Amino acid sequence: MTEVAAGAAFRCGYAAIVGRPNVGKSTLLNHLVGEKVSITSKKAQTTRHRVTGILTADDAQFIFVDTPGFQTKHRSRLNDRMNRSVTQSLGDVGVVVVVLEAGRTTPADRAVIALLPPGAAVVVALNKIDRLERKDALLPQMAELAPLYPFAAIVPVSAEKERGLDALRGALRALLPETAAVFGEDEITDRDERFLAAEFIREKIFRLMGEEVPYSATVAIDQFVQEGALRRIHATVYVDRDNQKAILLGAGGAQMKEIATKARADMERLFGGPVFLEVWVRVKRGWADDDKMLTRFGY
Ligand SMILES: Nc1nc2c(ncn2[C@@H]2O[C@H](COP(=O)(O)OP(=O)(O)OP(=O)(O)O)[C@@H](O)[C@H]2O)c(=O)[nH]1
Ligand SMILES: [Mg+2]
Repeated sequence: MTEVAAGAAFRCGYAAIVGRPNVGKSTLLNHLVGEKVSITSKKAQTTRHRVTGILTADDAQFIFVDTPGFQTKHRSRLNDRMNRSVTQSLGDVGVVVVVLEAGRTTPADRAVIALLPPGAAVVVALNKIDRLERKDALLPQMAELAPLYPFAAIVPVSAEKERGLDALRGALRALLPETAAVFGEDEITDRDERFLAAEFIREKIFRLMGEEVPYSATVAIDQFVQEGALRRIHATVYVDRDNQKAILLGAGGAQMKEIATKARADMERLFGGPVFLEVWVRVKRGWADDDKMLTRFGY
């Protein structure tokens, strides 16, 4: 982080991270904060909730708000709630980071830019520059973006390779109001361990399973008790249909075992202590289109 000039005023505020699915919003949040608080995968629509990641520096506190990818496919009530959380986040905050893929601006990106409220302080992050074959593709993209909104800055970055992140933080800091920190120095998220435990399980399902099961699955934590240093966690994965339950369990439960083992490793790293994790799989037909169930599952 940059050296603080003596007497530089402390700044603090929220910055919502928005964009179409799969552009790297959650990866960006994690690398800005330096901890994995939001789950990521190669598949679109991995993030389903607003998740806050907090970075406290000497001269500023950034409260980043990760959001679901704004989308029009996979129509369901769950999708409606995901999109609503994006528009709500845009209404709530003064500073916005719009994430796009470097080298191409798609109609879905333009749909996100069209959601921006007038008068917001917006910075564009052109992500995945490590994948760009021709660096000169950035300039025409910047020229194409400039007339779409009065952006405060357009910053090329690679979230994964941590390139351009200081420049991005610098551009954002300038837009935050001068005010005291909202969160304590050690806080990295506003989400509790229960939520994070469920998300880590969901991430492994997104990463390890094919194209169907991840979109039909949700995770609930039935029990979360701390016994000394040990966290004892009972979780249930709900899927839409019987055949999905069979796929998720795998032969002799081997697939589910791999998911649970990998999720447990993430939990132990973030929570800093041993975890006992038991995961069950149950069928809850139509949960993604049932308002009562969606609310019960925390959407
Ligand atoms: N090469 C490269 N890949 C990246 C970079 N940032 C993210 N990715 C990859 O892009 C994919 C999507 O990343 P996510 O962070 O899950 O994307 P997202 O925008 O949060 O996606 P949704 O939550 O589904 O909207 C993952 O496979 C990431 O590893 C980057 O800077 N370079
Ligand atoms: Mg995400």
